[in-house]
Amino acid sequence: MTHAATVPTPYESAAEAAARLAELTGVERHDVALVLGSGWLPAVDALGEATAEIDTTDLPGFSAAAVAGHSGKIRSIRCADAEGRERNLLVFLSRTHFYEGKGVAAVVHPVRTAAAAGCSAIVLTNGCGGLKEGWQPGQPVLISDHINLTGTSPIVGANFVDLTDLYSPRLRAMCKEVDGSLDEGVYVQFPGPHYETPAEVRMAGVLGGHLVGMSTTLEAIAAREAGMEVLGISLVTNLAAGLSGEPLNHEEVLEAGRSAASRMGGLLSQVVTRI
Ligand code: 8IG
Repeated sequence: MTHAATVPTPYESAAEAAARLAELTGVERHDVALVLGSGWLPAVDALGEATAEIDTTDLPGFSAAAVAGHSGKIRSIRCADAEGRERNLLVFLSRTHFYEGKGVAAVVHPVRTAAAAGCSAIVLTNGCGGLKEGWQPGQPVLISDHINLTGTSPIVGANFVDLTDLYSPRLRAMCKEVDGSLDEGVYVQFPGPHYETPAEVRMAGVLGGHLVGMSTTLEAIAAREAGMEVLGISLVTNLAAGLSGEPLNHEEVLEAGRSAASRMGGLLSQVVTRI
């Protein structure tokens, strides 16, 4: 008699990764997850001392990081919340992008692992192009809503998840208390890996978008499916194609992150302790 190999579901795979995470970090339960996008890495040290740092590839279901400026590490950071209670942050120093072609389940595996590890909230950050008049490279913007142009979903089957208020109004208000100058915008995820044409940037604007990038929306959907509260923060690293008169390059993305690191580090550390 033959037995069909049982392939774990994405949720079982995430539970396995969370169990291994607890073993390797010695932290039984994490409270808040943070995913760092392009340009955000220099801000991470403001969050506090790492309890443990592991390679993403030490956990089942994770693949190696593929982008310069993204490090394939997961950091566990203990900090105190506003009332002095201990908090365990789970920080992903890199993400898997949709354009890597590893499938949507691979893109959202960190999110599902964070949920399985106990996180009730997740902060998704990214670097992106900005469309709004007056925005400058190096400026963080709160994501108020999104338009997912990948044509796909991390959810398979008849699970009609509600995405009203996907980007938590409560957490956005909290960010504005920390920094009253923060603006908001609608994030448009293109599949990438090429940047948009100037005509596509104009299309994004006509559709009601203010930020263009290659990540975040699928992760936000998976986080909502898992019942997590979602905060999205974009770092405008460049003006969207056709708006500055200059071609886009990845180096300006990294530079915008370096120059804005202390502002974003301060924002993140204040916000994660208040969530
Ligand atoms: I950083 O201008 C970064 N990522 N699609 N467009 C898209 N992704 C980006 C951009 C941008 N900047």
